[in-house]
Amino acid sequence: MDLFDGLGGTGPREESLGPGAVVLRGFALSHDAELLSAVQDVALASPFRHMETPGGFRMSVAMTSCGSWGWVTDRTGYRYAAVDPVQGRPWPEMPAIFLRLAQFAAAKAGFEGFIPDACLVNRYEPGAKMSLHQDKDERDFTAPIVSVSLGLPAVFLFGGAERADRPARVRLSHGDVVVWGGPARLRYHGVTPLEPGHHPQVGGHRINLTFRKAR
Ligand code: MD3
Ligand code: FE
Repeated sequence: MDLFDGLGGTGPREESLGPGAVVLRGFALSHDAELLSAVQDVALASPFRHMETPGGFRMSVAMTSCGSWGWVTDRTGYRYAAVDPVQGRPWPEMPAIFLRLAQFAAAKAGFEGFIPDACLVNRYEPGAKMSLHQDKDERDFTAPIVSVSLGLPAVFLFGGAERADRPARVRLSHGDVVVWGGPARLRYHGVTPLEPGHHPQVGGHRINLTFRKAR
């Protein structure tokens, strides 16, 4: 396997955030251009949109999806849907580079055989945030979630099993990949408001890919 071995000998780049959560620093760097070009392809077919929460709030993060299932929210609730409700068509196929990266990262973290059927693509502009929440719209919590950060850095909040547990703050930068599984799978998490900045490849925002097994 030499596809994602471009990390070089620059010291320890795997950081544990606690049981089941591992940061693979720079894991996606060697394929960033290809990943960003695939994000553009996805967004051409299913554009980023600000969805509405069941409570009637507009999400500050713009989202789209690819793969068999896309995560959606509207006044009726949160769910995975096979059809993009904006385009009235199935979500774009998961790009091969997405699937390979997610599977290789999951295996590196001990989750062999991870087959994501959904990739939620989040786009943060300055000020956009994600409040503390759990990801629990998936059927099988034994499958991990793999996240890939691109563009501007963000402060990720990694909480506990209860919303009230004080979260750790973790900076996630361009190319960082995190695998969340096992005991970390249902922990509360969020993202603090994005600071303005400029990334040479991505410009003024942050993109996050989360790979899930929805069904
Ligand atoms: C920890 N996205 O889309 S990715 C989300 O940066 C979401 O856009 C954030 O939370 C983002 O639902 C964080 C990291 C992440 C994703 C899922 C997790 C961390 C997680 C599930 C359990 C524990
Ligand atoms: Fe989440």
